[in-house]
Amino acid sequence: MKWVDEILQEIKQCDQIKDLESLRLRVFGKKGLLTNEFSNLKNISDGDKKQVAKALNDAKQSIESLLTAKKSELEELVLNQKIESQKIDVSLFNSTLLPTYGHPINITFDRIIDYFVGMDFSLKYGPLVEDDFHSFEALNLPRFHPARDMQDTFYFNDGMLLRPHTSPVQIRTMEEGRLPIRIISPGAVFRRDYDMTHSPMFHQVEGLVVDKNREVNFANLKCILEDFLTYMFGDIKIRFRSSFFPFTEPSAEVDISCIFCKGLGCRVCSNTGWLEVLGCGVVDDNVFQAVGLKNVSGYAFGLGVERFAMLSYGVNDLRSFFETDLRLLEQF
Ligand code: 2U9
Repeated sequence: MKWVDEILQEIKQCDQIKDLESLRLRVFGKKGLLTNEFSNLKNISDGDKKQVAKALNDAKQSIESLLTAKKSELEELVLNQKIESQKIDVSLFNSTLLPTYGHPINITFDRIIDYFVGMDFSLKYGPLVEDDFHSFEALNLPRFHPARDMQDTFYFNDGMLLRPHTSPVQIRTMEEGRLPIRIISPGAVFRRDYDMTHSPMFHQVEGLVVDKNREVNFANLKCILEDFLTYMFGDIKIRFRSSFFPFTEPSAEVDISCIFCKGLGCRVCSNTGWLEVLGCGVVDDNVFQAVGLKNVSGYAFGLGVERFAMLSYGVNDLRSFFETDLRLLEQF
């Protein structure tokens, strides 16, 4: 059978899996060469039949094993080509790469953190899932304070909660008992709120300074916050308005002259000429008592990073920071 050698030769030279399949069909298909030969056996005389059948079976075996070997050789080749084509050289410079953008919240975080690190504050981070003591009890927030309400705070079934401010970090730092404390705690916080100026997840930076002998006072606080706000917003007026927070006494809210209308009155500042930017105060003695610190004093402040970013970049809907829309992000 001359065709057997020809087919074996063709299989050996084959370099495509699909051509190999065509060859297989040419031999073993319904009207394939070998299929026909086997059908013809019935026309062969009894004397020759045994010998021809043996020759056909030998041909079948050698073609089949060559097909199997060739198939795995070609599959391996395809796989290696695929691996080779997907190799990435991370050291290659690609001038067509798109530029990357800083997220406005990260840029704002970085500016705030840079200032306080420059003023010798350390960074402190803590868990996002917190307990009642570190979130409320130790902060002098009474049991029936509205902030503890299910309407405002995200609770888990076991009484744990998503921290509504970064203050638990300061409580945990004070519990360590080492003085002086000079920290800021940046991070995500969670409240049940959703509108143009509130999101259920947002970011805060809170600061805490504590030292012995009642050496830390409101004047220190006022001095650093005035310097910080000038660094953030440039040439502005600053005012401290008396306020109330359960964890500080005395407390103040801090306003800057409106950066959009220079204090003349506009839509953003509701015609007051002022924008509220942070809260602060002298740490209440009940807070020190809760963490077992005696004969110390301290100041604390807190700010919302999204509010700072909105004012810095003139963004009027806080939710747009979290929409991952490239048209917004490209602008930073
Ligand atoms: C401890 C003691 C005192 C942190 C403070 C504020 C005032 C404040 C708001 C700003 C905008 C929260 O994101 S916001 O809504 N924060 O007004 N935060 S004093 O006082 C502390 C914190 C921890 C142990």
